[in-house]
Amino acid sequence: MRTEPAQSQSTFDFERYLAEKRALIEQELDIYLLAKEPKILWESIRYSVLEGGKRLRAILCLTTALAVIQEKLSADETLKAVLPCACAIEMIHAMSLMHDDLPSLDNDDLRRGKPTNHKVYGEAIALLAGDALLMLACETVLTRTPKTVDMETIVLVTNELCRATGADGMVGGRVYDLEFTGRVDQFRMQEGIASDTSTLELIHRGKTGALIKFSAWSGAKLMGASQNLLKGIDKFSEVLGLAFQIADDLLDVTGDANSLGKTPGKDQAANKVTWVTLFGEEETRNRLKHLEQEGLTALDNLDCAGESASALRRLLQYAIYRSN
Ligand code: GRG
Repeated sequence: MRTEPAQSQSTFDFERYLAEKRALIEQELDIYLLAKEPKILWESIRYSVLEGGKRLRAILCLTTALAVIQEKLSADETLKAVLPCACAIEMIHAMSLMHDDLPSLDNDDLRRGKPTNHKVYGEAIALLAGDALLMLACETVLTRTPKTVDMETIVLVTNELCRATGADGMVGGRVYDLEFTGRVDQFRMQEGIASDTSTLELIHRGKTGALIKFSAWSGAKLMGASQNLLKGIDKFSEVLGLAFQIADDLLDVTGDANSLGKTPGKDQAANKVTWVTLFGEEETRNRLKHLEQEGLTALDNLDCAGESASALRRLLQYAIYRSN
């Protein structure tokens, strides 16, 4: 049971909430990514991390931290305690986009409305800048998280960040994605809807869901959330992760390059296995509506504080109905 009711949608200014949290995250990233030598490496890193992006994962991390009801820390101290982790998540996310855009993977020219990293700095630097970000993310959680959080929790959170990013998470999911690319027809002919769904979920849970789930879990964990709250947050964020990727697949067919900031129509062209390529647009929208309800129900069962409950609701809907 919630101790305070979720703020009504009309009194909660979600746009302002997003803008404030984004500003906080970007200020902090700017400090962590202070340019050094070699110049080209840091230029490439700063180009991909600092310029653009919704910051949804980092905001999710801050929001679940604020959702933990505790007397020890103020809201400002809570944000300070989780900002390093939120920024580390953005570093991992940015590096995954940089690597995903490389010619050996998606071979994209456009990202966040600008030329992709390798188009500006070359493939070798884009690859190496991504590698550097991967390590910098771990270093950031380990060395920048303040002493208000105990070291055992910091190490546990760093370990989970590695798991969510690696073979059991994002990298593994991307490999499944590669393996099934080009097999849309084979799917339709050989397997029923249920098995298509489970394969899609395998891809989505790894490629996109693992980092989103980590984002929600880590904020609450760093703030000492109870096992019960963490379990509830996991349930919610699993739905959010799936919905986020399905919405992304839908935008690939309904969006345009201007609003998306990236090239649309790539999934169809590559014959990728997505909800849209397997089931069509209408069924995809139905699935998103169903996931929205599932996510909202998961939130109703969470024991969390006022504004954060409203923010989590709105983050779910934003992930589903966004235009980029
Ligand atoms: C992690 C070592 C390592 C390598 C990367 C390439 C790869 C392995 C994984 C691909 C992960 C990927 C690109 C998944 C798609 C996730 C997705 C829908 C990204 C778009 O996220 P948004 O919309 O982007 O949040 P913005 O630009 O708003 O930040």
